[in-house]
Amino acid sequence: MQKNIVILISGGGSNMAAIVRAATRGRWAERFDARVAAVISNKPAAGGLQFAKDLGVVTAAVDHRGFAAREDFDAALSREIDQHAPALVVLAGFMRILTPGFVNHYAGRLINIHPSLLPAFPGLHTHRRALEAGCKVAGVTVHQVTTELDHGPILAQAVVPVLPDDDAATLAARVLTQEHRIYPHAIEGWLATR
Ligand code: NHR
Ligand code: GAR
Repeated sequence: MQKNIVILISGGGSNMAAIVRAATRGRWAERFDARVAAVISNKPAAGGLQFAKDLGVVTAAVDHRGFAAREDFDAALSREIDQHAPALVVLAGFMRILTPGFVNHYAGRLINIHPSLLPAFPGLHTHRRALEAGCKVAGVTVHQVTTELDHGPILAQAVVPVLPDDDAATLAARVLTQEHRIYPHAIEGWLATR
């Protein structure tokens, strides 16, 4: 069975690009019959959309501002995603909390990358919070998405040191380099076992 991957973004799309490049370099089509079928953003102006087009990937935008209720946005987003019959839906810097109806529809095939060592610091502003807590290490977690925010089963983690002169931006950059390494690896592991 052809395994389509749909990637959801809100921003620059560097994790998306790391995944698309890994799919090509790692020959996911030949090895797993898998391909990145589409990149979808809730922000029409997201830089990652042009980045995806440049990489030759189909893109779409579903602007959350056009919907009165989260359920309505999620329904429209699902319709767009399901055109690609995805085996896996990948949140890569996607910044909208998803409703239980959406999460349950993709149960077992929805994963996220979160820039902290979960279960520490679920939610937003993870780097600032890690610095404020005096953490000596920080990192990133790839996890299955469940209805509880940033709490699903952990698929992969990577650790980085917190350095004495770090601010949120320098720490975020150090974590991001690890994100680009572990997200493709976690997806490859997921594909290899299905
Ligand atoms: N949805 C569910 N149900 N479960 C998760 O684990 C999810 C999720 C949706 C997104 C990514 C997550 C992260 O890795 C993610 C995990 C956005 C927010 C948030 O508060 C929190 C966590 C995550 C993503 N978003 C605001 C909201 O009102 C909007 C913030 C903004 O637009 O800048 O949706 O951190
Ligand atoms: C990444 O650091 C990702 O972990 C984080 O946003 C960045 C997106 O960068 N995700 C969240 O904070 C989710 N709330 P990218 O668009 O360049 O991949």
